[in-house]
Amino acid sequence: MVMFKVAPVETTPFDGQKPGTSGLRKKVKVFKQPNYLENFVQSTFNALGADKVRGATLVVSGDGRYYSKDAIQIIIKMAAANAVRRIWVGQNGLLSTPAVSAVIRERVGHDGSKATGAFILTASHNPGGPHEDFGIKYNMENGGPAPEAITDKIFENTKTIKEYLIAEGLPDVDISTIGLTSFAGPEGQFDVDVFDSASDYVKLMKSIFDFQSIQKLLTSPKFTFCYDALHGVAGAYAKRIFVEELGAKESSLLNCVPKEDFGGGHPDPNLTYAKELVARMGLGKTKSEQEPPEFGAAADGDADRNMILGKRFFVTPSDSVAIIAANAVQAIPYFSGGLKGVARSMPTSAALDVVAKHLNLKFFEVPTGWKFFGNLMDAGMCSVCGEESFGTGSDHIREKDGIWAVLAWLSILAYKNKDNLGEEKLVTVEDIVHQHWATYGRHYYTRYDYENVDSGGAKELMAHLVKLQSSLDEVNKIIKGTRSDISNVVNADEFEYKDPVDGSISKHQGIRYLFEDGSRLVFRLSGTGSEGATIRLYIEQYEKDPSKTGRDSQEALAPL
Ligand code: VG1
Ligand code: CO
Repeated sequence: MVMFKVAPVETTPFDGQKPGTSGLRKKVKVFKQPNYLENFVQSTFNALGADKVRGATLVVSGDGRYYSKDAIQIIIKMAAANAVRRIWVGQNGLLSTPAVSAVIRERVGHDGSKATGAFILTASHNPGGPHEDFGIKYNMENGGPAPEAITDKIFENTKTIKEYLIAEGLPDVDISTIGLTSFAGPEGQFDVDVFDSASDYVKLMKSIFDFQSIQKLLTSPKFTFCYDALHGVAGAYAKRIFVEELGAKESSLLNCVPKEDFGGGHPDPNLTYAKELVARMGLGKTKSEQEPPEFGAAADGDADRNMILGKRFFVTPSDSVAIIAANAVQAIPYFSGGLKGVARSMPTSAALDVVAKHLNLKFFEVPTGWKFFGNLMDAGMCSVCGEESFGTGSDHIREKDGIWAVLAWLSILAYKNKDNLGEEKLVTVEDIVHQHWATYGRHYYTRYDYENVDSGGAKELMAHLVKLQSSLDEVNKIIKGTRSDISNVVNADEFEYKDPVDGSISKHQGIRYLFEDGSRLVFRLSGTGSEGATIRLYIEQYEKDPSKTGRDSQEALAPL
């Protein structure tokens, strides 16, 4: 057995190592500075405390973006030096964010060990490559992102760090081959266990959904399907699940080979960046010659996001979570006993609220970022939740889950078409959405992102928007001067959240202008960018009249 020693290395703090909405995200060249990653990792170990680190089993993997392999080797050596007992690595360093959450919660090692945390290496939907983004975040023993109490502590530690620990004499571990390697350190044995990236996750999905009925749909000649992984880590799961387990054709997979630079693209599953899929689904600017598939979906780099499309039809994420919640009990075996409650992030449209009211379900509105859902789920208060930013999930894990969302939609389609795969016309994605609007009304919704603007200017703009809130008369005068056909602002505030489980308070979570007719304008600064600032503007308007739910949303929202 190879022996290693523990070497303390002197270091000095870096500015700006504050974890954002979902971990620390910076340009690769920033992460590559000597000690930059090391400082953050040691600050995390120190924030967790020795009792959570010494002897622990931790997962390290990510979406496979550029610099991941180097980072994994560094974290392995630092974990060894900090007396971690074993590190689990997905083969080739690949694990989707939802798969990491599943591995923490479900996987049992050869020796009966269980993981209590994970470093996830991803910058999610941000581009990858030597000149693009890298990211790292820590997830806890429940499989969810570290809460603010921990991320604040990590940040404090990064400001005062003086040394970190790293193993000397520990060689790079081959992470391309499944198997266990053991080393001997001053405090005993240290193992690195490289395992199959997909099997735990596939097993979990099979315990949630009725794979047989989805397979019947996917292999029916009437149904056509397309999945775009945008060269992110979802590709490693898509082939296993959609093709090998569910019988979809290999040709239904687009960009399903994970790449370090996502093929040069922006791995963000929306109408702007998932160009190839959008064109295939008949939503592109130029008319496609082939008949588009019935169903299409895409994922982001780390496979926690999803975009759901029907033939020439886009499902907004806010509608998607509402529709999944409305149909879950009938269509998905995991929920057959009923939903414990539902939740959405504040800027997400109120489509889910209407379903909750209708079905008499507990309902929660939380700040942006998945970490806020975890407490509710751990307390048994929430089963299904979602964000407008293409994130949907449930309490099967503590992260949003891109492939889960696709399986949920396929389950709903399979359920609606269960007696219908013969001759009749298929119930389509568009039919399901229209039926939903007819029952619950429609929330017209759109989001504008003003990316990479000057940080100082963005802060000033936000401060101005807060200041304006002190006089609604003034606000309404400004609005009426621009558009007389808009209802009055009756309420304006900054969203503040008190966690109903632990009582913690999160302030300044978005600036809201609420109109008399239920419309909303929300402004937020993004917490996931790596440079400058991004201002997000969310626009929403509710329409209950079934004769008016079929409008084009850009047109319906134009006055707002
Ligand atoms: C964005 C989204 C937010 C999401 C977060 C992480 O954050 O708005 O809803 O939870 O990204 O998603 P922000 O602060 O930039 O608005 V991911 O797929 O990066 O893990
Ligand atoms: Co993501």
